[in-house]
Amino acid sequence: MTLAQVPGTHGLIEQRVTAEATTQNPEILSWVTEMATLLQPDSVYWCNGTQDEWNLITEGMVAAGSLIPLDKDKRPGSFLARSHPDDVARVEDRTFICSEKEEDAGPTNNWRAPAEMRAELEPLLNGAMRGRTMYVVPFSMGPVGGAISQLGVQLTDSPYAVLNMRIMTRMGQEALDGILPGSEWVRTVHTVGAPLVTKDGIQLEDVAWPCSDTKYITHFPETLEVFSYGSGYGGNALLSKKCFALRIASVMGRNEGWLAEHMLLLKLTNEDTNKAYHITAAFPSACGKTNLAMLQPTIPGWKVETIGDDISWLRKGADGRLNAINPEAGFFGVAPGTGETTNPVAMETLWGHTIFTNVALTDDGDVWWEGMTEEVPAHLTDWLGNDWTPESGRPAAHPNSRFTVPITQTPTLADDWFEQDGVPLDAILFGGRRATNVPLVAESLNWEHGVFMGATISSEKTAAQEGTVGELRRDPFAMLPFCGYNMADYWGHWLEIGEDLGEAAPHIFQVNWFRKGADGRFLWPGFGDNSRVLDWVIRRLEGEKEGVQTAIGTVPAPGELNLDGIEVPEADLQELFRIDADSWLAECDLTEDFFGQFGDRVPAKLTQQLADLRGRLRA
Ligand code: OXD
Ligand code: MN
Repeated sequence: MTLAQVPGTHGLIEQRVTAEATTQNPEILSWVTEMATLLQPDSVYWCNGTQDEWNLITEGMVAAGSLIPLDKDKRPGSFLARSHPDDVARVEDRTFICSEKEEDAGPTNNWRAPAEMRAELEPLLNGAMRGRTMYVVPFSMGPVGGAISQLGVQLTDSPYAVLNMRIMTRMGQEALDGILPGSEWVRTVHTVGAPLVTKDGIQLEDVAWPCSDTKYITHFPETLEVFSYGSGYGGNALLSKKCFALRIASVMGRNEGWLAEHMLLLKLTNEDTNKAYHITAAFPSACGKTNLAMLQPTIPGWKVETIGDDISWLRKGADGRLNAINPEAGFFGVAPGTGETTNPVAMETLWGHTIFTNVALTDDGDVWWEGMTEEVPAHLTDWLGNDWTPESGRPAAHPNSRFTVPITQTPTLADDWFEQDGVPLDAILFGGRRATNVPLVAESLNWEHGVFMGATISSEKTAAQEGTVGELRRDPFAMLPFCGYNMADYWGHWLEIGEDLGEAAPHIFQVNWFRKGADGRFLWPGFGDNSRVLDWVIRRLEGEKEGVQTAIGTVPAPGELNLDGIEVPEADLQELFRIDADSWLAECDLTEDFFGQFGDRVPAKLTQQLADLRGRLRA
């Protein structure tokens, strides 16, 4: 980025940055100096990740009215933040992939030429941090020094982002010390875009949640940089998450032979044999990834432990198997719908040391959201700070309200989360929210067919289309908003990874918890009962279940699915696994259209998979 330098200030800023710096790495020092010269913060603070630092920042934010401390007994060490009402979610239409060539971003991303985007951003970034502190936030994704881990630094003028980054990553001095001159690291810059001093030197009042109407979430995959402007919320501001760990990391993975995926990661132990298995699962946003990661089996003999709920990085290990880590250190989970009945493990995890954003406040200083308890409180302060009663006719918590909590508080956390080099993967699941067609579970016929399953993940668009093969919202590999390069090239990369792994590759399955009957009723109880599906998956891997091969994959043979203790009527079971050739053939036509938008970049092996599927359906 060319700097709009204020004459004479560069030397001063450089002196200040260097005097305070907690690293000698000249690459970091010159980048931080360059950015400070551009952004013009009042001061630069190098984060060390300590508890003292956390205390200092939270005290400052409470005093400024940006954080509300929760009741010390009910929710120790926890805070509530309320965002600006217009800054409540990721902004996909303002998210850009700035690769040199447009075709490298592909038709599913917003593309802008890097030089063009830098020129567009420069006037916005110039002086954007005036009157604020610029925090230098070093972080590691995965254990520092691990075989699959990566390092990065986020510059931000949002203390809220700093606190969240401390929960979500291994943030602090160890990460900074891990960045050696000449090594690869990711540079991320975040500003809320609300300077406190105007260009003319006029001082402005701060607000509880500063942000800008103008927003840019921009990624430069060729230079491993992210610039985020104008939002303080979630994935727009915690740049380790979707920006680095998925969009930038997916490109790093393509270049270096590994995979960055929108997948939960869990450990499943057979308590009879004591053998442990590891499973990743990709589901589009809001399909219950956190619930599956914290599943409580309803059948005996299995222990489920949590490793990650959102992102997995996968890389071939020395033994030739595909190893996985959860690169994150916390959960940034959706609060509404998380409750004692749906996810008791999450509820226990949230006992304290949690930042809640945009949930409701109870009169006794605790938090509440829709679905947290069956009983609805008689009075609350809603996410906007207004009085609320059950008669108000509006949600008390914003539907995308969140909790940020350290993963180490999870009662079901697997020791494997701490594994330096990850854990070997046994199975990969792909799922969407399908009312029709897709059976409860089907194993792919081979890796290529599994990649085809991942590439065609979809959900029905509206309830109106349930019961028919309606318009499908495709979310390949659940990566639609998160793949940092051409989606078709990404499928090709997956095919190459499978070729390289050969026999050691994990098996790929498709699952669907959401199939409905003609009467609109869910056919499968879901939640803890999904352990019955995991049981079949593992027993398939062990060769204990034969399955039945169908046109779309191998499904459980009659009687193979463990249904002990639940009543699933025979007709529902039939419907859960019914494969209607005509509907599937109609869906194949939609898949052909979907592939069509990627032109000749679609790998020939996937076009062949589509042809093979049609052939099997017609047979
Ligand atoms: C998330 C998402 O917040 O996928 O994890 O949108
Ligand atoms: Mn996600």
